[in-house]
Amino acid sequence: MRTEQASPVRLQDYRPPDWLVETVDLDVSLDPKATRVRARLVLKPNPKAAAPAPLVLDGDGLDLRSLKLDGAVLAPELYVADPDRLTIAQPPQRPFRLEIETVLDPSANTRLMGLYRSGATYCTQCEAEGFRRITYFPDRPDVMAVYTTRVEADQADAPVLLANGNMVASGQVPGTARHFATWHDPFPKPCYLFALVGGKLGCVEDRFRTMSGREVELRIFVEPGKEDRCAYAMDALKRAMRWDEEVFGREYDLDTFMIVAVSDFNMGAMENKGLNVFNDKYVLASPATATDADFAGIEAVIAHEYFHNWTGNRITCRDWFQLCLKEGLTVFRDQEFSADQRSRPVERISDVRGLRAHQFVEDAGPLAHPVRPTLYHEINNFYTTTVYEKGAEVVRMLKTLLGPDQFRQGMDLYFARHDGEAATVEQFVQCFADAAGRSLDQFMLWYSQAGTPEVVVNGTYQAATRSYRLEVAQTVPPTPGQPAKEPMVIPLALGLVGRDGSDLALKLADGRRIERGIIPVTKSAEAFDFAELDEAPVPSLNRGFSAPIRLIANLGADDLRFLAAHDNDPFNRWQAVQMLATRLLVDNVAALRAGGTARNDPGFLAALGAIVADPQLEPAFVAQALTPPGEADIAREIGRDIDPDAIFNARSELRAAIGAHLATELSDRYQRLGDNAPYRPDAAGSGRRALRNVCLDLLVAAQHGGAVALAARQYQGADNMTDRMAALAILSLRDVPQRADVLADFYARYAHDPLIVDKWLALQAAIPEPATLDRVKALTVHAAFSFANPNRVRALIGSFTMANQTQFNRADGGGYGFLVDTVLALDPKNPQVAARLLSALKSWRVLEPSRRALAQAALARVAAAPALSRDVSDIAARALGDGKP
Ligand code: 0A1
Ligand code: ZN
Repeated sequence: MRTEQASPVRLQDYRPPDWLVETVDLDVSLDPKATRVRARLVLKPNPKAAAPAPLVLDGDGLDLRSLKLDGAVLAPELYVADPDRLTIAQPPQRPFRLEIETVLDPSANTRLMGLYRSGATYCTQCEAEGFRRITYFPDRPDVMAVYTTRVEADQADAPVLLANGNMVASGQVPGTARHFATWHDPFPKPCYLFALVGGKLGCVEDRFRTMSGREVELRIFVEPGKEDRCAYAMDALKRAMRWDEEVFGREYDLDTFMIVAVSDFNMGAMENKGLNVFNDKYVLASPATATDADFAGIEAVIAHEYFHNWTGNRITCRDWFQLCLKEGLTVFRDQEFSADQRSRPVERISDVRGLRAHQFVEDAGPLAHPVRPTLYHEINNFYTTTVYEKGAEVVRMLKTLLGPDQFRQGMDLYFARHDGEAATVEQFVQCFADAAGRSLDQFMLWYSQAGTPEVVVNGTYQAATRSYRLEVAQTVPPTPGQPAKEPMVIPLALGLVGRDGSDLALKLADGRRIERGIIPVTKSAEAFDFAELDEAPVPSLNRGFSAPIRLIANLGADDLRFLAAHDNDPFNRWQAVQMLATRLLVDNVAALRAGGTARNDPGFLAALGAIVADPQLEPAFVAQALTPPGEADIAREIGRDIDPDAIFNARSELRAAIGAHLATELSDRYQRLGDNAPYRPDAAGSGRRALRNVCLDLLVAAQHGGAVALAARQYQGADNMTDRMAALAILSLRDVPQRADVLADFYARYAHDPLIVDKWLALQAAIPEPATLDRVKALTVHAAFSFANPNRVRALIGSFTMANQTQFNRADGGGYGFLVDTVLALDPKNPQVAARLLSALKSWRVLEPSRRALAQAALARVAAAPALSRDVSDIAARALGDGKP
């Protein structure tokens, strides 16, 4: 229980801290059940504080053993200590030393926040508010201190002892079987970036020479025996370090950079200064154990955490409302990195697919919140796709509006002006306003207004005046706490495509210049008149997805087919195919629900056929074009009264129709893409495999003769996990005779490897058949499953609720009931993971009435349960909420 903060916490209540911490000296003596922590803090009154203040330190379940002030034991009447707070009512109003001794039980820490054990390894997780579970401290990011950490442990149990910074001393503890290591981090940091690790760990080492010629030691620590799965992570790290120097001018600052992979972790990874702690899923990979998607994920997360060293660590957040300041910016940076390492258009398509499938859904439901929220009950619930991915889109729009040069100047100014500080979103945006010499006041609405803007565009050509008028109207839908919205700045990247497929010159009739093909939309309704056009163009709008909006344009099927074939912007070529498919799917869902049959669209199939036949197009792009919009995309387009079965069926039928119509081309492509070259997880290789496996999937969807046998052969013969896994998915998500055998075979092959067993769990949970609920329930008691491990929980339960819409949304409510039982059972042990699972119910309001009632009742059952964590009760209350934040 954390009672130190009044809930909710509001941005408007921000006050600078009363007390600052200059230095923190920690002495942590590791023990499985009784770890002793001695913290020596040098505190001083904040000159910015209004008046002499008591000292109030945060705690969370702490057991205080002793307290000294300037070396003398503090008399009990001079302080109040409970597990969640330490108050000294009248501290000296000058710098002083506070020595705090606490004792912790890391083995009993099932929340995986603070100091805990992952297997036999000791590790910490302090973001957002975990440091207070280690010692009493002003646990807020604007209190930055210099840390020295001595870690001591039994030499045999924990031969490796790590903490932030550079190691300054190590040795034996005389007369004992224990040893110690002392680490010093010269860079002031907030306590959420503190980390220590102790355990028996294998290590892979490398070096990196920075742009100024300094040598940095790189070390990745993993469970002994897994060292041979670190090569890709190490390579990605070195590429990320070089890229940050080249693209942002940012150099690494310590002598060592360490990554530790642990198997029990609530999130993906954590950017602790100089000592990143990772979910091992984002470190360990070899061709035989990891898929192309796993490799890409590792590259992105390694880069993300590394990039935080500047965007997050050197410049941190003033308070947790500013979370997007580090997260949105760092996601933008990791997306740019991946785009430079791989195919830019394909990366953009896959990022936008993800944004629409998750962030647009969040933005349209009861958990919608601004990129920078103004109120929270539990900050753990704000590590959301809105803060991360929409936050990244907002930074991308800044770059689009300003252009690459001014954007880089703004970033340079941000680093120069705020290095070593805890900053705000306003300070960040001001750097760009100053660099560009323009106001970004209206742009700030992207941080404060929730909801996905809807932009309606109408284009009309007038031959007589050789002019083309584009009318643009925007609205932002109401979201919790925000009934009415102001118009936003929308950088709309635009091309006017001529009959021969080339872009026509963009000239505004009023003489305004259009820079880099971007029209800055700023009003709720406005028109742009383009002059000197000898033919009616087809508009290509929001190219590259220049703004995270829902675009509604008066484009006919002919226009879309034309863009699918000719648009110079690859993103919009893909988008045109998606729009054709979406229109068809929406019609077919309605038809199926009315008892009719799905229709075919020969024009759409012809457009796809042309893409498949085009040898110029990269395979990864073709694979994306052949993959129809997801169920979430179709549901969003329909908007209300959602029947997940009808959506699933319409989508399956469309895939069968594509497979049947293009069977010859797909078979041909499948055969020709099978090469004997050694596996490489790079963009070219993974693109070829992606297309080959999409071809196979569509052929099986169409029940093409021999396709199932082909998939079974691929499963058996694959020399890499990508191809084996793709075949396994094709065979097990359908009711084919081989299903039981391949699933059993897969488990037998990989039972010893938990990360691979996760794939097996996730696949079974995704089978779109009524028996799946019972299968998932049975798997919760399988030897390979554990509720204590977040990866297992996400693989099985998360896959069922997120990747299996028909079965999670079973008409009898069994899926919801199972989720609620699971959430309530997990909540006392790991509230963060429980709350995340529960958020799968966030779109309940758009369901058809009978499922809607069942989902609402399920949420109400959670809300009414006794002794809920703040994490779960916050999600339940907001999901059920009446429009309040
Ligand atoms: N800052 C990390 C995300 C993160 C947040 C909270 C955590 O607590 C369990 C862990 C990690 C990132 O953006 O990668
Ligand atoms: Zn991050």
